[in-house]
Amino acid sequence: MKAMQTGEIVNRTENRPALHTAMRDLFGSPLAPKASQMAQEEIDKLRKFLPQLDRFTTLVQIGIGGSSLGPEAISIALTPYARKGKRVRFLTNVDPDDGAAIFKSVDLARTVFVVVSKSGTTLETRTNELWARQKLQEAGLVPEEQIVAVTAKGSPMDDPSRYLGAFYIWDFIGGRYSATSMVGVVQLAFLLGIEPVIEFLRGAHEMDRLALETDAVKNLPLLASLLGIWNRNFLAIPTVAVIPYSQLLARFPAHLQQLDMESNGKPAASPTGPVIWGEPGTNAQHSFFQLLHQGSPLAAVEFIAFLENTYGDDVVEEGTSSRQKLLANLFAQALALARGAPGNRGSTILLGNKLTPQTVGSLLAYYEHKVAFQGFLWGINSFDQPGVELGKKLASSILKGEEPLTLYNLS
Ligand code: G6Q
Repeated sequence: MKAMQTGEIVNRTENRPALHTAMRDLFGSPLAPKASQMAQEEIDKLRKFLPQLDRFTTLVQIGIGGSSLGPEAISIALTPYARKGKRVRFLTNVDPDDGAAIFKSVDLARTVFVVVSKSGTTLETRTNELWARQKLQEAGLVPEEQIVAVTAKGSPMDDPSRYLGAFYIWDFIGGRYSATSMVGVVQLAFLLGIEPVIEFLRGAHEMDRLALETDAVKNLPLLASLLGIWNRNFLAIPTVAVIPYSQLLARFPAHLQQLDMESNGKPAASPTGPVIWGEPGTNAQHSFFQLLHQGSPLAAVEFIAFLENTYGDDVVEEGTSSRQKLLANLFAQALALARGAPGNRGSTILLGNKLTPQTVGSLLAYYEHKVAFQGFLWGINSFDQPGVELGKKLASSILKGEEPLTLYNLS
């Protein structure tokens, strides 16, 4: 870790909340006491606001990138804990087929839209918010009574008069680290109710504490980051396959892809962030596992699994339960990678007892810390995204006709 970077982080956290923590500071922030008070105030505000959403059955979150990937991953993961009659959908893309499909599938009168944009300027999100307003008006409904905003203070979206409710994301929390801020928490509280959300935040907070452990052997995310550096820089493995043996974690690889690749896909003296990809097992075994066993490029495989079922339902066929079959397959794959032909292909297994709001919070925070630790070790800034910002600017210039493009006529 470079001295200058360490200094920056310490200075920032002395005066303000820690870099990528949010509502989970509710339980106390060892680095920034003020953070707990800020989190408590926003959670109290949400608690008071939630009854206003009782009349809705569907929540559609409009947002993209960090304003959708983490929230969607946790929302899908925790569906078994959803309150009866509540569901959450995500509208992200500016592709009109995304919006059209969502609007077609909901009862507008019983739908609340949560528009999430830290900057308040993202093209996809702005467009889809305007479309939702238009759809509500066309249905004879009042947009101001059915749209909630989550944004940074002072952004163009920071105008509570236009919304049923308005919540804030702190300006120093990057989108991909924002799932435990109001960006992820409003929709999750609608789906689960507030108490399970507090458990989810508690799980994340426990991992935050573990990440401060100075004994490296006890510091799980630090160990994971060192292993990642070993794979990337010493064994020259260019990709990481994240394979949850849990259908509920189906969107976790997509979230981790952004978290890791946008944070650490940066130039440095040595190779940095690997390509992150993955799909749930056992499905993935019937898809790309052949390459993992014998092909190239090499991938470091990270398995994630739980010992118990979440829904509590299972079937015993031919003497074993589906849970046993699932886990047997996971261990078989790890063994085959290690011993097979050619073998000597490493993997890690992250094994939890049961997927609960608390364990999902811990899992989310585990990866946030792992990514941040790797950024420190590589000497890069894991909290900016100049490449993404350049793309946003250029798309806007093209739409304004400021970029000389001869191939396309967008008018
Ligand atoms: C995340 C990135 C990016 C961002 C989206 C949405 O870390 O910066 O994915 O989250 O571009 O940005 P807004 O929340 O500002 O709309």
